[in-house]
Amino acid sequence: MISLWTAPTANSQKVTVLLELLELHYELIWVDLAAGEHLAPDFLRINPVGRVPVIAEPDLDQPLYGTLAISQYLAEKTGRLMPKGLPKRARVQQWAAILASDLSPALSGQYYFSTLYPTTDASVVDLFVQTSHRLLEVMDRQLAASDFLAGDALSIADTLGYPVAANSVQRLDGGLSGYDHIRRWCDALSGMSAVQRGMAAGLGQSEDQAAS
Ligand SMILES: N[C@@H](CCC(=O)N[C@@H](CS)C(=O)NCC(=O)O)C(=O)O
Repeated sequence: MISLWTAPTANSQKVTVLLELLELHYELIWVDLAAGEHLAPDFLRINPVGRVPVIAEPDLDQPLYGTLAISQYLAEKTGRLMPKGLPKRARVQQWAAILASDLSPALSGQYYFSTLYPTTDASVVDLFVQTSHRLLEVMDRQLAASDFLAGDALSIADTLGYPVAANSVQRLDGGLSGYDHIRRWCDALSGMSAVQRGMAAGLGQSEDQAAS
């Protein structure tokens, strides 16, 4: 059984979608970020970084933090959603990192400075919005050329990307309008029942709640 400490955000969904696709058993432990639980000593003993998501399970010597590390670990552990052969694996790692380390932080910056900690300097929000669109354009061109982000097979690049496209991108004016290939890819993923279950679980909802 895998324990997942998390909060109801797209980062949580990146892990729960993967867990559902891999058909792994897991329990969710909710960390109340608004109440500061992620900075309490009990949680800092689990993850000194003071952030979620974090997983623990018997095969791990200590808890593992971060969507990218968790996704790579679970793919390696199960031998699924990661191709064989170094060049193909490197391509998956590249797209996984673009999603986790480039696009997600750009969208988080837009959300932080427009909504959570609003700034009067419009150029700050604009920088994050422009960076998000620059990356989305690259992602759209990639998906014009292949069914999935890192080629013809579903991989952890897609499980890291889908919650961002289906959830975080909606905070941008226009959402995914104009990104036809990302929308086609989202439609394909949203049709998978494991993805539906993972998207709902990551927000602490039932599938029915998530669909309504
Ligand atoms: N790079 C990390 C980002 C994780 C992250 O941003 N976690 C947020 C919740 S979605 C968090 O724990 N925020 C609390 C804080 O930073 O104080 C990942 O990909 O997992």
